[in-house]
Amino acid sequence: MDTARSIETKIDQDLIAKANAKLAGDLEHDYAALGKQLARQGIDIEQIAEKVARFGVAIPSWGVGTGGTRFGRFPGKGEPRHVFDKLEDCAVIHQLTGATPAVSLHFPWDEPDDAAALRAKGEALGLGFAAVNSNTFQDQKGQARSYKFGSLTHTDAAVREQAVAHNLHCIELGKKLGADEITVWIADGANFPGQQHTARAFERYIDALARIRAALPKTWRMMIEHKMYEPAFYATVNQDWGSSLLAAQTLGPQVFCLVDLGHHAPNVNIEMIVARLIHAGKLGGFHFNDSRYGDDDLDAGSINPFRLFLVFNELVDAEWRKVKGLKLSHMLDQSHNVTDPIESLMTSAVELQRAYAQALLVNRDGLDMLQTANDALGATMVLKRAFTADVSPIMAMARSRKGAAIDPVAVFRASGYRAGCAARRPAQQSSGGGIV
Ligand code: LRH
Ligand code: MN
Repeated sequence: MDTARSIETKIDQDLIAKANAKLAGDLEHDYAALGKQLARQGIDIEQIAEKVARFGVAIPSWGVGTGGTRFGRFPGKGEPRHVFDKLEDCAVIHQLTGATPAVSLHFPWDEPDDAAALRAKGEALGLGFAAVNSNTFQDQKGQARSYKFGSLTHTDAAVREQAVAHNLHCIELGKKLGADEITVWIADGANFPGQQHTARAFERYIDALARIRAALPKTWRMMIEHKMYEPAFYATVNQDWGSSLLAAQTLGPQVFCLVDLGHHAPNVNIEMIVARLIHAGKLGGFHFNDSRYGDDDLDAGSINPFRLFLVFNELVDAEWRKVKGLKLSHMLDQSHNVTDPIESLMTSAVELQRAYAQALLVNRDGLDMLQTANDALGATMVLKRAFTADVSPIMAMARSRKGAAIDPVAVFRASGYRAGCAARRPAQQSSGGGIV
């Protein structure tokens, strides 16, 4: 942990050190054993551990409060009441995993009265600010015009104007917080054939995004996020990667496609989409989560870890092919309805590290030869060998070396942080600050 500039820590660092001391011996043993096993494959475990240690994923501010569905929300104890509470919870996740150095805020859910104070709080906690997210999929109190029938693509220019202005406001806030990206997801679409002019709505989408892009500082990126359905149930304006890519290509070098894993039909080959967007030079980042049916926003790697591995396999393959200019913003985007959000976000960050570490184990030269020789089984077994390697000692060693917890969930539970929050944060209509 970067203790040079004393970081405000929420968990007693001694508690972490004591817990790690009990596990250190076993970890050393397991790490050494895995190191020998990998060395037999010509792999240097230290190289993998360094790369894993450098891997970071941003936490969604809206993920630290309990999520819900339209059927209900069952808040847990010590819910964050406002963005400052959320930052403290995010700091706990980073202190215990060492893998989540930044927070992705959502406006107006996290609208600060004083952006400078919020930035200072983030810095005091050792957290940066990742992509800011605009919200033109809900109507706010006192809002002049409704987004019921869309926002950036609404048929009424005044509504589009209002939505563009909100995005410009998010950019201004982001600049004050030291962020350099904005993610634009809109719910715009239709529930019935004929309700919306499919082509014109897409043209309005691109026109409005061009207005937002024009306001981007030179160093900023705008990420547009496609989604197959919900809340629109017949057509969504940016419905799939093809629509998103078309828009990003039309809008130029500062606009990229963000892939939210949950925004695809079941069984869609998402790793193929990732490869295509890399090919187009338009892959900007991810909202990681997992799902079985729709946009379930479940914990990353909890339902289909092999799919997550295959996504990271495409990212590591691009690195191996020395693809130029690939800069990826990794973020989680999950809804925690039945687990402690902090525990889910910690384990999800570790599951991303696991998929990355496994993808780093793939023998790419060997795979290349087997693919060239059309040895289908040989080739797929190369991937399966990497996926079935237990790389847990690598992630645990990376955490231990950073002063984070070898077992984050165990330390979190032993710390009594949640109970402390319950005492400090009287159960009230908490911000929740998320989707209900
Ligand atoms: C839409 C989405 C989008 C966010 C929202 C919280 O489903 O994935 O990224 O704005 O969730
Ligand atoms: Mn998302």
